[in-house]
Amino acid sequence: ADVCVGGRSDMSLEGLRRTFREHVFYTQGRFPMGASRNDLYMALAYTVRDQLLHRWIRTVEQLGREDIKIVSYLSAEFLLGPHLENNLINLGLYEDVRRTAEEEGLDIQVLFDQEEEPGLGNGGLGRLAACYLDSLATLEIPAMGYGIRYEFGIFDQEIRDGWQVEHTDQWLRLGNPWEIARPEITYHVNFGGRTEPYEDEQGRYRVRWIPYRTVKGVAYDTPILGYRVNTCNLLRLWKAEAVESFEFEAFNVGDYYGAVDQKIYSENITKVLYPNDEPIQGKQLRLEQQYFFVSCSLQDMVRIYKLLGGDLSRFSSHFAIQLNDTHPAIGVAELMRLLVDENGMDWEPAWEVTCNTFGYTNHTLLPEALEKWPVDLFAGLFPRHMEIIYEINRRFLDEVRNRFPGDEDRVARMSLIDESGERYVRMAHLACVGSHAVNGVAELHTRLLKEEVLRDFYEMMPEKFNNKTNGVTPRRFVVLSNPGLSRLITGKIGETWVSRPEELRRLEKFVDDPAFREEWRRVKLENKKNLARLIRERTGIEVDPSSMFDIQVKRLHEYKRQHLNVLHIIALYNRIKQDPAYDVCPRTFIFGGKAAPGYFMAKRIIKLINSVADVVNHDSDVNGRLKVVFFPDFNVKNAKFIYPAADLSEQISTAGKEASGTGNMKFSMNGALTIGTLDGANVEIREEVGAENFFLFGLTAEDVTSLQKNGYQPMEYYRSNPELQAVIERISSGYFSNGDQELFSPLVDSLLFHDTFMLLADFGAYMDAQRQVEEAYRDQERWTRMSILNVARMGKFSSDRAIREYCKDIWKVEPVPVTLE
Ligand code: 26W
Repeated sequence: ADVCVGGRSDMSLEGLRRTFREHVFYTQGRFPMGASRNDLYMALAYTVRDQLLHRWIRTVEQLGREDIKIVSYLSAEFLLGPHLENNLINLGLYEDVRRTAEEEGLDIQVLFDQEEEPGLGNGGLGRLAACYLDSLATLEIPAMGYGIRYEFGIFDQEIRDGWQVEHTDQWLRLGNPWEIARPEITYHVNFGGRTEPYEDEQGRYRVRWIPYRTVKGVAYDTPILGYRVNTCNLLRLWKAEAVESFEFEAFNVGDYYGAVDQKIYSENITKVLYPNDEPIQGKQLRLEQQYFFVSCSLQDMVRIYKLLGGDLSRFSSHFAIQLNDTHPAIGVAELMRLLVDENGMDWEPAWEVTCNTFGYTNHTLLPEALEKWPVDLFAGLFPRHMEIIYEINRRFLDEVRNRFPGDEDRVARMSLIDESGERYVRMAHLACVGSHAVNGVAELHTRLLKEEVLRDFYEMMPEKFNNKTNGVTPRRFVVLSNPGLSRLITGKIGETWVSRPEELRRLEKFVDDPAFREEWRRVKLENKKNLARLIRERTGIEVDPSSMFDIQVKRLHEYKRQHLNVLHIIALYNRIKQDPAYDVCPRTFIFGGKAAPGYFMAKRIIKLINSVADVVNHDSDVNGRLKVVFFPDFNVKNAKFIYPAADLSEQISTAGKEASGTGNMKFSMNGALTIGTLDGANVEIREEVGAENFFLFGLTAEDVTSLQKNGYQPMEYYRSNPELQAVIERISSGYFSNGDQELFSPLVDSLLFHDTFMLLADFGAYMDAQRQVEEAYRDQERWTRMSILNVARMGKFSSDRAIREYCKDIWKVEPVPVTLE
């Protein structure tokens, strides 16, 4: 290690400058004069990466210690966002590097802009995994993330004529300086074929799997540095390649094209992220992706463990594996296969190891979103895993019958196989049975899991169930995104809040300081100006930074009810049309988010938002008092400009549908007030910030259930609310669609005749709450107090707190500080 010091690990300004110049020349192959923007970005990224390597190697050495326990976070998605700025902050080099760049005549923002974000996730679940990696490293927990190196991440969204158009995300096009390929770390992953019983040397009955085809997984490693610590953990993503078989030519003489087909077919597995945020039923390639990365990861852990000379019966004292939703749940069967078939363990001890190793996090309450795979598809791809699952099921159902004699309905409900029609493997049941801990992601969500979705499992094994309310990293979502606010806070209470956000409470005593409130508003206004500039660049729309910025950014989904927000906008518009002198509080409504490419309604909602925007933004009666913006291509990179600029955060999902939400936390930590339902983590946010600092409205989860049970009639709400009628009439008349009455009829009909997510039932209460928002905003001193109190009381929602709870209650792991000498 010492050989590096004074070399590229030199952290002095002079050292950094020299390293940077070296990279321009020796890595990018340019003279400074001829370097492109991308060359300069790459050189800076490599300069920063050099700072990580020393810490990374030291950390990985710790991972190789026999006496420590490693967290292994298995996730099909990691929505990391750009690395450069984050790493600079965590290293404590941000200011030095910014100044040095400036001295070299470089605008560091321009270099930041150059970085393509690794968009290897859809939304909440993938971003949560990224926040958890940040916190694991910051808390000095030895940990690895395992996932898929998608060649194309989440699609780029363009808005054309008001509609979403998708473009492939070519994030690797200009190279990725943050990853290190490990071509020597590879595993074979098998698919298809059949199984065959045989007797081993000791005469024991065993099974071998004779696969139909084999794919190779290659490791790509990305360093994940903690905040102001030396711990630099490893994110290992797998790329699929064809196996280069030694005897290939001999067996396939003349079949060159067959070999090429095979190569292309193999590489397909990690080509593209499925852009749905609901399970994809029956897509073979998706199931292949899941098994591919899980098998590589488990083989990797077993290899590492054996290298240490570990005895596999103690595997669970060296690895705690967390399943991020059911996407990696096949790992339960795969670990059994590795232990029993490949390593000769008996079933019972192998099962004990497996259950002690895995934990399972559930992320959804929508029953239609629970992952299940047709038995034929599953057994065709994984004949051995199918047998193992049947055996797990046989033993498990015996236990169920023991505990609940004569209750065959319960047995059918709990079976790992759904046999009510076409037969399916139920992945959530597999995950529950094969894990020692099962958790939801917010108090309400966990309660509903216990009472509804996983009720039978809770009744049988209550000790497994626990709650782990989500959190987000204050490094990316406050320090990096909102430097103005961070400076203001640090000036008042010092900088320790970044790792201990409970300390933000000390801001409370400044709410009565008018000068502080003035500063607070100045920071917000600056952030709004920055967003206004970006909106002008990206959409051509001019917005007024002194208006209220009312923002809803998240994936488009009917349960998230972006269209309820639209109904409110149209109601205000109607009031103005009825009386142009109507005293409306000037507001800018900002939306952002991607729709799954096949989600018809979600795409129509985008079109509706843009159509309403076109009318409202250009109506002279409105006179600029209302503006509507759809910000295209919402992602981690531009989120940094959005959360800090919000006055009002829209968290308006139907109660009982949003497992947690994490955007709600990002807004509030940046001083936005929330208008929201009693759903997901909103409940806990309101508890923390105080009911008087939160705009609550709408049905409770219980109300929703009982309304549904008693036959919900959206028409009744429609008939009894004239303002609602007028709003719907505006849409269905074709007013926003150049007279076309068909364009939005699927939306309108769905609301009037089904309204699965109860917008009409909540409309009145939402309008009332929005009225209160307006009143509060008109009193800027009051609003500022509320905003300060939100930030001061959001400490609980740091992902550090969440990870501490996982470590203590589920993983049983302790920090292992890393030293550089
Ligand atoms: C492509 C398959 C697929 C299926 C489901 C991808 C992603 C999913 C997730 C279940 C969707 C998701 O992101 N869920 C969200 O998880 C967040 C983190 O816990 C929660 O805050 C959100 O409420 C939940 O919707």
